[in-house]
Amino acid sequence: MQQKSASAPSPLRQLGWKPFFQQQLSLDELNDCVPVRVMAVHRSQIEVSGEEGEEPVLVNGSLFEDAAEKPTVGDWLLLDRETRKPQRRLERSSLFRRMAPGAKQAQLIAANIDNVLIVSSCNNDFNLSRIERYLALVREAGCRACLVLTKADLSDNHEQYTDALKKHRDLPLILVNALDPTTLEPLRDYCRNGETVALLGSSGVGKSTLLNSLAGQVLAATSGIREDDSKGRHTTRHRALYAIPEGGLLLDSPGMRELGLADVSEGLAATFADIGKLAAKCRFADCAHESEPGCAVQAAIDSGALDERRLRNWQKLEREVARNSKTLAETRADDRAFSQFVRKVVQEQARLRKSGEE
Ligand SMILES: Nc1nc2c(ncn2[C@@H]2O[C@H](COP(=O)(O)OP(=O)(O)O)[C@@H](O)[C@H]2O)c(=O)[nH]1
Ligand SMILES: [Mg+2]
Ligand SMILES: [Zn+2]
Repeated sequence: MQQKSASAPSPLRQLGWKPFFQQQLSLDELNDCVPVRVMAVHRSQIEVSGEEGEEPVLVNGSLFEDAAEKPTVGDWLLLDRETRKPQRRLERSSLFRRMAPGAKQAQLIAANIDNVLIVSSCNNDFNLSRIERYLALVREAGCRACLVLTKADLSDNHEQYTDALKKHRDLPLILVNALDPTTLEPLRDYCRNGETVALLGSSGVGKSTLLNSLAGQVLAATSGIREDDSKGRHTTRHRALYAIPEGGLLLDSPGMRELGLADVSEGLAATFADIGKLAAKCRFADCAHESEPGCAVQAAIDSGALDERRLRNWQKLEREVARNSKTLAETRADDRAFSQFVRKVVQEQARLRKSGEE
């Protein structure tokens, strides 16, 4: 075995390897396996990166039959040192999932993310309710978040955006021109060596541009923008992690038209903690905050302390989370019932075989 000098930066550390993952390895696994990070996911193949560089890995085996077990971008897998076959996926430190419209199961977006840059631009794309939706996801995952407002160079009225965000004091705000790396220095703190950073935002806001400017090289394709509606075209086709020199790993993804929330009740409560506190002061415990007497939420709206929009968005997202969590619970129950049925059939066949042999 080759001895590595202590001063050389470990490729695994650069890829985000942390004690949390190291602790999960058994002695046998330490001997027989190598950890690799999932950098991109394709239909039946994934790209992984590890101590020995990048390699493709097939994921159509029985190990990943269960959709929920399929590796997603950012996952750590253990490969057999010799055969390079995946042995298992390591437990995740964080996970982002969404409900796609009409879906019965949550779709995995990324795993093991440390920081999230919520990206929006200083134009019609700017939407507080959407930012709150992203925040609920981020808070649920326990990631550090920062709001990046791009295209500051194209707008001369930044106050309308910064003022709107005053209520989110715990969300740092950075105004940038994604094409100008000198404006991106405040973002470096989120993209340190070994940190994994997800860029979340609509299509056309400048996520890929940010990635390229932070990396100092073109890693992802960017697109022009349709001036009429401030919406970008989809150029980023798949989700992938990119290593930036002297920095962390950045996750670029295509803009997701709908980021349905499921199983993020805690994240939602954290995002709307101010409304939660007010609601606790309402006269009735089951106050719907509409026209009940003694409603502290409505009183806050009347006094201007709370935006009606924020209340409506909270109620909308609460309903959405309840609906999607119910769908997920039903899907899980169906799956359980089906596997119990399969187990019964298999047992019955074994019993019949056995009685035939006797
Ligand atoms: N002027 C200016 N243009 C930007 C900025 N950020 C992105 N763009 C442009 O907006 C378009 C969409 O950017 P892109 O990175 O593809 O957006 P993505 O869909 O979020 O990845 C491209 O033409 C970029 O050059 C910015 O801060 N200032
Ligand atoms: Mg892009
Ligand atoms: Zn109330």
